[in-house]
Amino acid sequence: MSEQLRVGMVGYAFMGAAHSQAWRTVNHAFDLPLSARMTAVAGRSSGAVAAAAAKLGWAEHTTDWRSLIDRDDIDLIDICTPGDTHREIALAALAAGKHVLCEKPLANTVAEAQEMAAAAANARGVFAMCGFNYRRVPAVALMRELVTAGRIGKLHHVRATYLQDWIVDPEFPLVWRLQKDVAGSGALGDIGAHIVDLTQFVTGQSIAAVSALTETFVKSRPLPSASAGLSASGSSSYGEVTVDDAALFLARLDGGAVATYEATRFATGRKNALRVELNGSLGSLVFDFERMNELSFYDGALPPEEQGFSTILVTEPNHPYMSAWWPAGHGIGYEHTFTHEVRDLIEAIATGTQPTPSFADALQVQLVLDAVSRSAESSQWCEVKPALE
Ligand code: SOE
Repeated sequence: MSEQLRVGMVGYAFMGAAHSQAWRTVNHAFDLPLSARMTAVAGRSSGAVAAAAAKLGWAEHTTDWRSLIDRDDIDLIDICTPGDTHREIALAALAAGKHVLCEKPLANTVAEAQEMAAAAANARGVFAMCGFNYRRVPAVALMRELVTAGRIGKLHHVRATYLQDWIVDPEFPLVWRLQKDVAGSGALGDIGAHIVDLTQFVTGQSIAAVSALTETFVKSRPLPSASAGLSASGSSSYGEVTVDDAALFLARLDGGAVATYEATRFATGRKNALRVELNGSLGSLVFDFERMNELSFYDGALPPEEQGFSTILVTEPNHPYMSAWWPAGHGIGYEHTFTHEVRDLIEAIATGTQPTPSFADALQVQLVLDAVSRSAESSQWCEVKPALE
């Protein structure tokens, strides 16, 4: 039996369940130098955290997340809570000498993200990573490889959309994701952050300046009487929605490409439609999460009579991550992205290498979100501020 990586997780709802499935399966799928042990999970409600521990596979449970930090038999804290708690938990974990995996977006404000990135950079012997899971879709990893190999030439256009519809009903309750003091922002931080990270990851270029608008279509909603994941029931009292329902922006990338981004929870019929298209001087690439086992490639190097978009089925054993799974042609799903995430994290910890995206990388995404908010407020182009040294 290999040495263990003993994990304590905070939060157990949608992301907690996704991370739990990753910790549960990672050593069954991949040969790794460390074996993940699901030591304990923390959550606010004693009944619910006990039920979650039993269902998700955690050995112990507690209502006090600080007790996880105090334990000597926990090596890594996995933060799956809303954004308003990320900073406090991450700083406490790093100060106690624990590795940290933190859900995205890293924090609710640039100041918080800055503090977290500084703490991670100063931590000795432990690493911190932010959970932008879509980087770990094999087709996305392949997209990056093809861009890096120069297969689409000089990049001109990036076109990114992340569309959902789970709050289009005006009577859908005011869950935490619609409250600025808990979530930081709305569609912008929750799903816009994913396409910011993903496009910067695949292109190797950073967003330098943005021109944005945001909209809140439904300004008041029933207060929730109960909620779980993205489902909720409402009460008869109403409260103000304090975040954006949709965020759209133009961007200039530092390598010369131009880009458009759209993040919305009001795209009726679109459930989790993340799509990125890249157009370069020699070709184009398209990834669509609703067809996550495929990558569409227009290879301009082919003779004209053979040109056209072709579909690469990203299920070959030599595609990123795929040798761990099924024979060619047998696809994978959403949950595998989290398994790949913790696989890469375990590998990095075991080899003493900084895992990516680091907190510094996630701070840069936060700086982009901040520029989008400033631009939407001022109706001006805004530059992405540099991180403080
Ligand atoms: C809700 O919009 C959500 O669960 C996001 O928070 C996740 O990051 C995304 O993967 C799916 O949608």
